[in-house]
Parts: sequence; C-alpha cells; structure tokens
Amino acid sequence: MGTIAIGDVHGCLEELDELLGLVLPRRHRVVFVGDLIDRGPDSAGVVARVRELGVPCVMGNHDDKAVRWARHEARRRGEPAYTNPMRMSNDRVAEHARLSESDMAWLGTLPLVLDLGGGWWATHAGPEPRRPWRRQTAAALMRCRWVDGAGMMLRSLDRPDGGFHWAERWAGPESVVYGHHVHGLDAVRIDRRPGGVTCAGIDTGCCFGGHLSAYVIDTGEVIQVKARRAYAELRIPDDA
Ligand SMILES: [Mn+2]
Repeated sequence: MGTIAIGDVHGCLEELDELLGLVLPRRHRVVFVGDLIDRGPDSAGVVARVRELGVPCVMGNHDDKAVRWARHEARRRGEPAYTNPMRMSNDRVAEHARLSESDMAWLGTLPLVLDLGGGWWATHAGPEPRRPWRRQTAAALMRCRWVDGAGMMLRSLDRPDGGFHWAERWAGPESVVYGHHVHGLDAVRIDRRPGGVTCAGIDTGCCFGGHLSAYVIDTGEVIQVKARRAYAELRIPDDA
C-alpha cells in the first residue's frame, strides 16, 4: 500500500471533497501536511472531514496558533485578570468558534512530524538544513521557508537576498513531503537532492485560487483539483 500526502487545505472543504473523490478509491494511506484551517470558507468542515477519515495530519502553524490562542482564552475565562497575550483577528475568532472543543483538543494533539516509512517524513514547513532530523525545532518544522548558506532559518516571508529555500540546501538522508510555502499555484515543487533525497512541496495555494494537491509518495504522481475561487490574497503575511 502506498502513501498519498495532501497539501494545505486551509478551510477549502469543497475542493477537499472533490480531491478525496479522486484519492480514496486508490486505497492508499492518506496523510495531511497541516494547516487545515483559516483563509478558506469552512475550517470546521475540513477538521470534521479529516477526523471522520481518521487519518494522520501534522501540525501546521495555523493549527498551532488556533490551539494556543484557545488555551489562553480558556485561562482568561477562569481568571478575569488574565489577558490573552496573543492577537487574533475578529474574523478568525469567529471562524474558530465554529470548531468544537473536541475539534480544538484534537488539533492540539497533532504531531510535528510523521514517519511515512521508506525514508520519507512529512512535516508542515520543513527541517532547518543545519540540523539533523532528530534535532529539529518546532519553530522550524512549522514555519521554515528561507535559510542562509549555512542552512540557518531566516525569519522572512519573501526570499532574502542570497537566501535559499530550505529544500535547496537539505542534505537528507530523509526525504520530506511538506506544505506551508506556496512555490506556485499550479505545479508542486520537487527538489532532487544528492543521495536520492527528494523534497516535495505540495502547497499549491488552493485558498489563494490555485490548486489542492495530493502527492503519491511512491510514484511522484500528482493529483490535483482547481480552487473554486480565490478565498484570500496571496501576499498576506503567514500568521496574519
Ligand atoms: Mn503554514
């Protein structure tokens, strides 16, 4: 049985259901690379669907932020003097309120990485190339995009001068399937690294009007559906 990884869904339930119609008949193992929620029209519906499927998902930075914000809110309700130190837009607060407590608790259990076997790992954003897989940080695994020549993570939304995407510097030996960074709205991004290492970036920006992509780990085949429309603007900051 092979494995199919599905990219950042970001609340795009209609597109997810269309993609599942293409993916599920293959009877492969299905995994999600995180960021199930925000930006698209139905975060709660997407979480419900993934929970119904009972398949694994890694923790995305949006999933993580929602969980941490909800924990602060719970504490604030119990301690009137407590102030939630995190910011969240009113739209996001309303969208997250549609998630049940059980959904939010489930999001809080998502792992940072999944071992898919065969030398492949799934994570939301990516490893920091200067560190071996076992010493990666949560910050990198949920947020890494750009790195310097030494493989150190840089905090930038846009490619810095002289910077690289981490997948251009990752030496393995693990192959990685990941989301988080929209390399383009159509094609998935495949980096073939020395030693037979592959990095597969499969967030093709469905919520931005691109595609929702599924990647068949064993064959490299890509299964895609087109976004119904753009639900958000591509250039908004990642944690906005
Ligand atoms: Mn993300």
